[in-house]
Amino acid sequence: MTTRTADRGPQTTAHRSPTTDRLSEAQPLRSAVRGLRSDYDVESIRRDFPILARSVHGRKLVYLDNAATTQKPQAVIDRLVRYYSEENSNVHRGVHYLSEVATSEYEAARTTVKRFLNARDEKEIVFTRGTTESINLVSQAWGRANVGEGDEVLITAIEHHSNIVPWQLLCGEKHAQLRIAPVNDAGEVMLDQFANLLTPRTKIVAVGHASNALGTINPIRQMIALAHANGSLILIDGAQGVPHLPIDVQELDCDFYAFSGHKVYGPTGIGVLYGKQPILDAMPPWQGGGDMILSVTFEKTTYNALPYKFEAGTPNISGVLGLAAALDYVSTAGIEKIGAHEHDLLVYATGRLVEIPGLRIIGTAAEKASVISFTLEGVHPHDIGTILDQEGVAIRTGHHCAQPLMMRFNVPATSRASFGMYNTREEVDALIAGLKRVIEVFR
Ligand code: 7TS
Repeated sequence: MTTRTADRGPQTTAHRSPTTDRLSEAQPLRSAVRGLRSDYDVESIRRDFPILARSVHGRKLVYLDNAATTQKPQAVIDRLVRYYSEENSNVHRGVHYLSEVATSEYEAARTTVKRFLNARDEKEIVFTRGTTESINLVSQAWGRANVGEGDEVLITAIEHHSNIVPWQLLCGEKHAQLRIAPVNDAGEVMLDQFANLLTPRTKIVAVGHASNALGTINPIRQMIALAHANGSLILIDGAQGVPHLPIDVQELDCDFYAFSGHKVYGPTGIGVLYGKQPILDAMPPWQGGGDMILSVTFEKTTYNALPYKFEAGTPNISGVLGLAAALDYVSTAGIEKIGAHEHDLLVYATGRLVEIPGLRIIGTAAEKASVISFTLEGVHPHDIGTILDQEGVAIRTGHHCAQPLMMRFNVPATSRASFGMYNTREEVDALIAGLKRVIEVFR
């Protein structure tokens, strides 16, 4: 396996999904994965996450809801404590010592994010509340200025509501059209249909890097090339990409990339919008307030330079510092190694789940992140989640903020296990044992 597996097209074997009929094909990959995993010490990683030592309902916690949010390593917790105990001050405004410390740490964190994404410049890194806010920023600030009546916005059928509703709001306001690229029965976007939906009116394409509900990794490199060949901009919703895949925004050449800190072992309430500098420069501001201005009179306000133009008001300073600590933590462990470890869990869990009678995996794409959605014949997902919880196993059940996708697969809801850097095969075994218990109760 090479180090760049972010968005291989379906024609490659990297990150092959472990559907039963493909298990034999995946053999060479598994050897490669083993190579990457050989010095991945999951037990030592687990010790860095204090919450993993706790129990729930008298059982050892088995946390398999990482697509919703990840747990935090001690390094992130310590960073928040250090900020509030030693550095707390507002940024970009005081000349006093603490404000200078807070400002320089805040800006150093921006450099950490810049490096993590391999952006060209710190000006391209805007701190937001999370993926949702990043997408709303683009749909409103860029969208209002650039999308007009009769224009089109293209998304896919597997998007999270956060990458649907902001575009619906924009299209409603501008009398523009939202177009949807369909997925096949495996949950993969059909690239030919995606390409056919690109028209001269397509102003922007917005697609998820990986689906939170199915795990599908989209072929974003091809999608970016197709969008650009059509003269459209493209935003990548990286909420489920950043935790699992190496990201290089220069190599990808996407126009925008959004992600949330809390899904990559950082704090809640902090996220990032990466945007290419000329595009961000040309955009009007989104929110008005302190820090985003150069000068204000009642007649006219001039706006601050990038990225401050988009960071109105006192930012989530501790969140920014905690995010940088999380990205440092992930970089030290190695994102490729994390991805390989999670892929091993995906292969193992899929193999064990398909042995359970009446269990159907929803989402069998060739390229998958470590997310498995499933239904169990005759049992409501909510009941599965409740019984597993009694066993200490945390999964998510419901529509996963992807209701149109649930309709596409004709299910009201699914159960979803999603793996993170600290999960183990023993935890997969606990999930399987819990599901057997569910079957005992309900059948
Ligand atoms: N996009 C994707 C693909 C997501 O998975 C999520 C959150 C978001 C956007 C929104 O991120 P936020 O941090 O702004 O809320 N996904 C989930 C989930 O799967 N379960 O809970 C939240």
